[in-house]
Amino acid sequence: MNNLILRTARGESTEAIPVWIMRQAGRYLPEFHTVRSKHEFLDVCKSPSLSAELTVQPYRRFAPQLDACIVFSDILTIPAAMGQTLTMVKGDGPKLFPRLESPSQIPDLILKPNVRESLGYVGDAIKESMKLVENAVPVIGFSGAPWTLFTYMVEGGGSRSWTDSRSWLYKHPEESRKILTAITDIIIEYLVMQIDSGAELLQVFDTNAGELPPAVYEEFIVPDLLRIADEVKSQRPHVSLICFPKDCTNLKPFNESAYDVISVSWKTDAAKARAELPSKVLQGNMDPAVMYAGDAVIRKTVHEMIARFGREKYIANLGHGMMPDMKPEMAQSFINAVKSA
Ligand code: 1CP
Repeated sequence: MNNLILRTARGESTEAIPVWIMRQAGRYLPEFHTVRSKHEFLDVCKSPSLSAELTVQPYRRFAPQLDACIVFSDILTIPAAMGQTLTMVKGDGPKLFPRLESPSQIPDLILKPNVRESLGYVGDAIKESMKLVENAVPVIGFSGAPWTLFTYMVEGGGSRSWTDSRSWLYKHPEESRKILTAITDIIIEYLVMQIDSGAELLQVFDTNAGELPPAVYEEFIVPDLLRIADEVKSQRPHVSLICFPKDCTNLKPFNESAYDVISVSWKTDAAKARAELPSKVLQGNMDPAVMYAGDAVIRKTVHEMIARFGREKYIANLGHGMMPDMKPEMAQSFINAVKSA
């Protein structure tokens, strides 16, 4: 197996820089649409063979330079397991129904679902993906983070401003805490289940970390993230964990955490991240918008990015995900640029 990314994630000095891309599977790949046109989104996630097919699609294109697959699934599998109905509305993204409008709805939520029963399909998808890729590269497992999942549950989907989610925290701090703690407990079990299915590297996506005032994020949200890493690592010490607290302004609390890797967006300066996280491996962070500027600009930007982060303790990635209107050649340029640097 090409285990370059696992060795780098553990902090080892490696012969090359590993690379993968957030949302490397999905709507920018024509072969994704071929599968998706015949099946509903959640049906794809729940079918281990269809999920595995989509997991492996980017590897088929970008092998042997791509160093990992990420299991094809979604962060919103957890709200679905908690009782909200997940649908994918064409052109409008994911919707969760009913959205969490008031604390009076908490009794309708399943705060302690049987994770292996209601989310076991994600473990099966990991097993199937590893078979399909013939263990050539690791299959990354993942979960949404408590705060990001809470925001989707409150808004009932994506949002421009996430105002309802933030005001929920201020209006109902105790009920918010209750829900965040319940989600945190589910995530811990969910990640352990993915590990037991074969994932050796897992990422916690806190995509909406940057939406909160830094002090609120640090006091109210970061402790949940730290507890996830502590508990998963105490139960399964052999794995590596990545945290992506997107656009979080103070990374210092993560330096003493049990996460191995911290992923940063293009809004985070590499030197600042290195200074605040001296003991961590870093992942990131090219602005995905650079992809549209063509091969030469991608190559130059990647080389500058590597100069900023350095070649040690570093996993190359975008600062966020591929966009649906991107071309597969752009991902290829990015990957080539990393490997030729
Ligand atoms: O290669 C991969 O990364 C594929 C697996 C994957 C992952 C890791 C998907 C497939 N979604 C995710 C995580 C995810 N989902 C996040 C965290 C990372 C990020 O910020 O991108 C978030 C916030 C979501 C929520 C979500 N689900 C969105 C985001 C946009 C919004 O409206 O807020 C979208 C578009 C979805 C649906 C979805 N998930 C994945 C795909 C390929 C799609 C498109 C589904 C379709 O219509 O076919």
